[in-house]
Amino acid sequence: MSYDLIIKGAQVATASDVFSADIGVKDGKIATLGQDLRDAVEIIDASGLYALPGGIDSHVHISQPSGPGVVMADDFESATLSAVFGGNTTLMPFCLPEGEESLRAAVDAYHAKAAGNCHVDVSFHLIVNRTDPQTLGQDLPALLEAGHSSFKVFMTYPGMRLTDREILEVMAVAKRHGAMVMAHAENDDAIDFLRDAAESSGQTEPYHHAATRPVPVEREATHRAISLAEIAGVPLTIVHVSNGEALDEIRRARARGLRVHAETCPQYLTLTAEDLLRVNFEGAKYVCSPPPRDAANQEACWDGLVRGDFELYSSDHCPFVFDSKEGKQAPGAKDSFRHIPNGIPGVETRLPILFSEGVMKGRLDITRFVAVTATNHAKLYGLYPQKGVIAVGADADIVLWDPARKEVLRQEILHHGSDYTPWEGFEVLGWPVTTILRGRIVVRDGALADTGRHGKHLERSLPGTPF
Ligand code: DUC
Ligand code: ZN
Ligand code: ZN
Repeated sequence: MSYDLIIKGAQVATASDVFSADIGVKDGKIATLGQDLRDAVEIIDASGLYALPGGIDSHVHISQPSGPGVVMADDFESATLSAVFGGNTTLMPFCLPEGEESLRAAVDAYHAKAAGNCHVDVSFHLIVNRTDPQTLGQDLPALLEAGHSSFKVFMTYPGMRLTDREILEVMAVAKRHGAMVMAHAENDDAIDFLRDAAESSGQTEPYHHAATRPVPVEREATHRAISLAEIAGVPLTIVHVSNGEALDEIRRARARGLRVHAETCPQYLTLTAEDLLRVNFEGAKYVCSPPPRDAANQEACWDGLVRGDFELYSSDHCPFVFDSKEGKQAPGAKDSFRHIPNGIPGVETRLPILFSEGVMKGRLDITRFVAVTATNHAKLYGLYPQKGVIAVGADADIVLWDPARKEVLRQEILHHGSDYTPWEGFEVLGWPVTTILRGRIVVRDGALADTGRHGKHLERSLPGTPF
């Protein structure tokens, strides 16, 4: 057989095995895994490198409306460029309806924003922020059937938050269609109460964003989201879990036999609330929700990853420019943390951080790295086995990692639209040097090799289970 591309001599890792093999690629798919493959248009010598499935980041925000005058730092071009340099080949951004816009119109608008602008494949989750008859009776069912098979509900934020009753109504639609519900679990009333109290005593600096969203705010809402899913009889994914107490709620639910999945993010493994204390308003660079916690909760999140309680490790990339009135310095932000746009950039740094801190430091087996960064995302959200695995017949989404390459994370080497990285100066060992999307070499040896925007939208089947 003659191939379009052969990758020779890499250590190939999947979510279950590590083995030496040549990878033969034909027509964008993995055609052969074998020894001594020859005869290809192009042959890459990958000796000394790992070949891993392209990263799937199933939690990113791109071009999402973020409040009056506030603009997200990435559009689809810059976010997907940043993603591909960070070793990713699929992103799953959210579609948020703006104002009175219908859910269906919002999805159409996101498709229009993404079309022709993506360096990696994308597939949209929905955000359900209201429960009128058109949304629950028409738009949501039609979109779920059309392959947008997962959606997020918020338990906090005015204009986004659903009541418990509304969440149950939305979950009933998910049950009828076999969709996956994702929950942002924070108790809105508790935050509101604590925030008013902080402001009235003059505690308005960025740090108080974290102080007014303490662990019980998230633990309680996690417990409630699980209970609502149990009542509705649906599986549930708790996104961006930041601490051990919320994770314990998830473990208890599973011990009762419930199907609850969980995601954590780099910020909960490597940052703390102390970062929000940085001077000259730089604490605002770390404002995200849930907030980073403390060293003990970092350890709890590591423990959850190592034991397999977290199936998903995502970035929650939600980028704003620091030095801008459209970003972290929005009107009022310096008067109160309440007005600081919520979110941090991280799509390009997600994988190097875990590869270095997890795999290279011996905390995480490389097969688990593959599971939590790619395979489980594909399985849980209905993209497997097209995505998330190096196997014959899968899309040839392959990243070559150099485990010997040292790098220092810093703004000047990144490709996102934000003007900072929360990980400035963070040293990593191991780097994604070459990224291949459906057989096309998009990044080669750390440089953009294909300026074409070949990413496409992926329709998904119903959620599977990672185990
Ligand atoms: N939730 C997210 O998932 N991302 C950014 C902000 C938020 O509240
Ligand atoms: Zn959220
Ligand atoms: Zn998010």
